Amino acid sequence: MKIAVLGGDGYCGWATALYLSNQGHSVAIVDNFVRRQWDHELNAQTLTPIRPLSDRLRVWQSLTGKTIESFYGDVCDYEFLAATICDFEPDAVVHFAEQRSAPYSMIDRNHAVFTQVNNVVGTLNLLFALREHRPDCHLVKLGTMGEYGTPNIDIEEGYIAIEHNGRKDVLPFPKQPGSFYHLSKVHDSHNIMFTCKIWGLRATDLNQGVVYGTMTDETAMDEALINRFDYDDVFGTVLNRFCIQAAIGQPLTVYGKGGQTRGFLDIRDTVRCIEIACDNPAGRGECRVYNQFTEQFCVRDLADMVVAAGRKMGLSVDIDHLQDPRVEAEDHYYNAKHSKLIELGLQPHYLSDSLLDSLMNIAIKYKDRVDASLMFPQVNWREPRNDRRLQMGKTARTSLAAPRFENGAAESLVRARTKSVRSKG
Ligand code: NAD
Ligand code: USQ
Repeated sequence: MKIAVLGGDGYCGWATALYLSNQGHSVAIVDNFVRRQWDHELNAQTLTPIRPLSDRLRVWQSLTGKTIESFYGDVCDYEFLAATICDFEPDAVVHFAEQRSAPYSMIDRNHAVFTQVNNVVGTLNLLFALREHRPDCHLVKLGTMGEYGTPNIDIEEGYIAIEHNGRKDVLPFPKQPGSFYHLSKVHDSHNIMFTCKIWGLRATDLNQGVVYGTMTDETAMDEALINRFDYDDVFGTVLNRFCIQAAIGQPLTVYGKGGQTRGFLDIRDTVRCIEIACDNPAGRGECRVYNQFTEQFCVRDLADMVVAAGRKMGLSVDIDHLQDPRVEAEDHYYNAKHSKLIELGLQPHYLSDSLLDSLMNIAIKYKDRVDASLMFPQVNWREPRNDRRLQMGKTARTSLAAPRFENGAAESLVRARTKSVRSKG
């Protein structure tokens, strides 16, 4: 199958592109490297030293003999996106290419506007490009469990049967997103559902939970293929952050009471879920919704598990309860259905001590790259403007004025939001 992976230079996208290529699919990556630019903006870097995409693809080809094509450009640029779809002629498009951090979207007005324009316009462009040039192509879109919020009833997979005033219907499950980022995903979902109805597009909206881990069989083949591992307060997700905090001897940053419960999955399951969705396409006019996670945990329990795993490794790990910078329920009912991907063949990798060990060991290996000042949350949902630079130390401010570029990221910064370039990996 020919599969285009939009956002294929990012955390989920890179692991997915390699996995699909290894399974024998013909893969193309589409990306504008804006994620690498945000690292510079935030004065943060991934724990793991990631190589420029061209290097990654060259090494992949030399190790496996498989070629991944790459298209450099912005999905918000319709001409670029349409030309890419016409050129590559995908059977499936996997769409990861969005701004995915809730705290980033809550920094201030500019970041909220950027997030919603980037995400909603990019997805809308893709829907139009598919309608005009590839109407039979299957769209596999990454949504988020956070679209549903934390209702006091069970969460269904996309739709709920309702009886109201004696009449029945099956309707989209109510949405209660908790950030401007999560709101952008809700808007995407509506646009996707609408275009399946009016144009007969085929789509699978994958409401993914929080992803943890960094290694897949493919990214572990060579250091040059290593995946991102974000730990800063803006892009780092909770379990990845806790493992790094434990490894460097910092207390785990539990926000509020820690009763916040979310769905979680191993990145090895992310890549398999995408393959399952591609292998079982939605019908014409169908908009399917799958909840893509394997286990649910509350933040407090995750912290306890990391403390216990750290103790076995000889690490002494403390927990800090910080005031919650977000506006969210800190103790609540949560029961989200997630059986559809399992029914289609997903065999989950459940969270285990050995996985926590391996995450902490990766953190120990790269601990010289960790900037501990990035652990403290600096984006407060209650404030319309959060100036992270004012809250950072002097050193951080100096280096913001003169950003350090490495691994070709300067190149991508300069080229971001310019016209497209196509290359073979
Ligand atoms: P990421 O930021 O690591 O990767 C996103 C990639 O998309 C980056 O390489 C970025 O450069 C690219 N991109 C963004 N905007 C673009 C644009 N306008 N044009 C071209 N490329 C663009 O994010 P991720 O963690 O890999 O997440 C991927 C998707 O999965 C997102 O849609 C996110 O909402 C969803 N998701 C992620 C998680 C998680 O825990 N990481 C959980 C649930 C859902
Ligand atoms: N949290 C802490 N301490 C931390 C970091 C986070 O207690 O140091 C808490 C948060 O307050 C929140 C929970 O952990 O209650 C999850 O936060 P997170 O930063 O791990 O994840 P989130 O902001 O929800 O976003 C991530 C991805 C996003 C994806 C989402 C899936 O960045 O792209 O959409 O997970 S979900 O959570 O299901 O919406």
